[in-house]
Amino acid sequence: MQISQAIVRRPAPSCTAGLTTAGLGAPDYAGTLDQFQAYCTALRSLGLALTELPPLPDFPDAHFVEDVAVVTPEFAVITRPGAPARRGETAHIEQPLSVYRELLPMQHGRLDGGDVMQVGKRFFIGLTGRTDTEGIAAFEQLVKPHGYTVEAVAVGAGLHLKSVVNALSEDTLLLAQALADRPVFADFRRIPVAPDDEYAGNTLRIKDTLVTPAGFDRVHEAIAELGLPLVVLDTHEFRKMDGGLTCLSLRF
Ligand code: CIR
Repeated sequence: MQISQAIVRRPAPSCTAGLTTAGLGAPDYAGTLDQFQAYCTALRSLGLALTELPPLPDFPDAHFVEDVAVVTPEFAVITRPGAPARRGETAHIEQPLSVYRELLPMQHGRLDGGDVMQVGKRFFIGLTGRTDTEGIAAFEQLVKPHGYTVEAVAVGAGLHLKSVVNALSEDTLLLAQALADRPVFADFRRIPVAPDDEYAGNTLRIKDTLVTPAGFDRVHEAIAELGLPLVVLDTHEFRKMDGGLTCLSLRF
């Protein structure tokens, strides 16, 4: 999909009390806002038109907008986030997204957008603590009539599938070493990421540029072979809340 837009949400002061398993301590709010601004500036400088939504203080994780919707060229699925504390976030994305797409709300199961990787007409969906088989089936029912296929991927560790697997092009995946030999990814050229560098598996392609987290030189070298320019962003405050670059926007 040739993207031109992104929707982001400004973090609320309550973001320091969101869900996390990282064990890296509470984020600093001012630092979070600085990193958010740098992210928005980078997306704009890469030519995306940004819609910036206001903070939602009652939902400390709401700036991780990727989890509440999956946007395709034809429609947007409104998800049913797996964490009960995040379920109410979906009501706040419907109006902004309806400006751009027909909405298809999921009616059953649990599914976070962070578990959904789209490559062309194929969806790979992580089975994780946030996304279950009922959610994957409900998602499939919505997208199948539009010519999309769905393949489930059991993700052993980590929050979401896209925490550790991302498509850098139609035929190349950057992914955790532990998933590199999975038959489901056999059609792709695979760039494996060592366990210590797994966080950088969450690298984002915007048009012809790769946006990648700071501090992972080995991954930067590995992806340089694609010959695309790199934008390196500091995301350490988001990492404290299990968040990364893809989570912070809906791109379409
Ligand atoms: C959560 O646990 O839901 C948030 N603290 C982090 C969500 C990150 N989202 C993503 O990877 N797509």
